[in-house]
Amino acid sequence: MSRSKLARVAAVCAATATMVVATGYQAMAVQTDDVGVLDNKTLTVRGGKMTFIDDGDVFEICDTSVNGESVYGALFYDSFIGTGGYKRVMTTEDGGDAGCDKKGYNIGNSGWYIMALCPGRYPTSILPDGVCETTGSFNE
Ligand SMILES: [Ca+2]
Ligand SMILES: [Ca+2]
Ligand SMILES: [Ca+2]
Repeated sequence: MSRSKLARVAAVCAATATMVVATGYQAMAVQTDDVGVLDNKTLTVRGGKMTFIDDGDVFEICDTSVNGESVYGALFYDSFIGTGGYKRVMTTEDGGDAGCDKKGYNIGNSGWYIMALCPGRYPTSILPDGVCETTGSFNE
């Protein structure tokens, strides 16, 4: 973790203390991901995996099984101001071709992001459904 990132972590912690008072829901989302501090995150589902690479904000998705279906990832974003809840802002997929696919998406400091991964179809919701996997909420 870089020095500048540590400074941001401190800022997030301070903001978190305020949010805990504001609403229990936001406090819970923050705790889920270690006060919003990003490290790399990996989701694994049937036949594939997806990793958020913090350095450069790159999403890598890998179909790991020759099973006739691709794996599909998505990024959801809630600005807490304009989006009216979590909205899908990015999708990516990988099929049976060799290697993984990579896609960049700039993760910012305002609002929160959730990464989701499904086998066979694009994620349409941040809610767990027993087939898809989702991260906790996070940001830069
Ligand atoms: Ca496959
Ligand atoms: Ca592939
Ligand atoms: Ca960023």
